[in-house]
Amino acid sequence: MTQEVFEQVQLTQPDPELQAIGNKVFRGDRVLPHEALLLFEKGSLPWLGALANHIRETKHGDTTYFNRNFHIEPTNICVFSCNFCSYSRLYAHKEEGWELTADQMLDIVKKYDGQPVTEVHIVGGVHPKLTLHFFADLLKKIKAHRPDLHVKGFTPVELDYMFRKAKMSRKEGMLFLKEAGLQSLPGGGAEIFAPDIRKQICEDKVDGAGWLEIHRIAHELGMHSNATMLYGHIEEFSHRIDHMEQLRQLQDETGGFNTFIPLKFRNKDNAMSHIPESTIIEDMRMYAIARIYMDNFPHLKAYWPMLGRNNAQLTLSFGVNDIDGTIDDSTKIYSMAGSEEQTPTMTTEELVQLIRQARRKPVERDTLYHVIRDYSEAGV
Ligand code: V47
Ligand code: SF4
Repeated sequence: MTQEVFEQVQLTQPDPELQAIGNKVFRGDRVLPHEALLLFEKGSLPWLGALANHIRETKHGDTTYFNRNFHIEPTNICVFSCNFCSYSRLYAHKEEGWELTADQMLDIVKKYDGQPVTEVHIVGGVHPKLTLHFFADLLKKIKAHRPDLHVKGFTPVELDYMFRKAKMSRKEGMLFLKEAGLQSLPGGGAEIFAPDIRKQICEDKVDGAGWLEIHRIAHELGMHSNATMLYGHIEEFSHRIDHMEQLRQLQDETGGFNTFIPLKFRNKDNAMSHIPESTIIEDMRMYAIARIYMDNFPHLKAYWPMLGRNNAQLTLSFGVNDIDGTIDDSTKIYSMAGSEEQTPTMTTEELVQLIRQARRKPVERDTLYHVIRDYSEAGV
């Protein structure tokens, strides 16, 4: 955005405090927590969108990334009972859930033999009988079968439980899994770090400090990771800001995060179903403020199986430069929570089309954002 266009944009937001924040963002200065609160409370959608889009285009131009990945969800049996979760079943009701053997999971990997997928994303419930050694063997089997497949797996919720059961420190456990073939951590399990909110929505799993520590250890071991935030339930704007601030501080120290992924709370069939879902306007404001606040995160991702493909397209005008890329139908965490996408499958052609329709440049990436193929040329 040129200075001239920026001045026009600023005229749409006459509040002097917001204008001052707009000036900072345009200069590339960092927005502080109390300023982020003003953005949430008073920033208009088009103004926030223009600022977020300016940052997005400064960092990435029109490039919009997607990747070819598939998911393995080893089990939905879980020792925890997060109130927002529509997907898990307690061990006592294990006949209602599923639990895959290592061979069944390897068969899922083999289904993609000869197909140009670059990543497998492994995440599931915290099963009391699936141990660190079980998952290390699984990783070894996957890497032995397909060494070029990048394994992104396990949230600190799963990891913390496995490490404690194996009586290993977090560092020993991470090193053990890394040596078995684990390459990156996905962003899940973060929810909202603030203890008073965490206590009400997911009391018994790893706390915010533990989540951050496990990612810090992964970064120190040279691994990269993502970070999520579950928003739009009982939290207040101040909790979202606190969450983003803690992530931004860790990123200042390690630089190990690739992507920030705001996750909209979906309310079907869970213990928080009485809470209304956020509106699309609120969602777009969330993405825009995330792009403005998380200045040291290279990428902002919208996870389309959760938002639905039309809304995901819209996020590309509010700071998002990555729309993930699940290509098969194995992701149940959102379809069970009421997402528009009951069978989240999109072919590469459909993903490319979706990005082009939003007048952006589709680029296939690998997990670490190396370009695999640029689809921006007409006819490609
Ligand atoms: O941590 C669970 C969320 C997360 C609901 O790193 C819900 O590339 C909304 O983290 N409404 C797991 N959200 C999924 C996740 C993820 C997804 C895609 C890509 C990546 C990545 C990570 O799903 C959980 C929780 O925050 N979740 N239930 C719900 N009812
Ligand atoms: Fe278990 Fe994860 Fe569901 Fe919580 S969100 S109950 S940890 S599967």
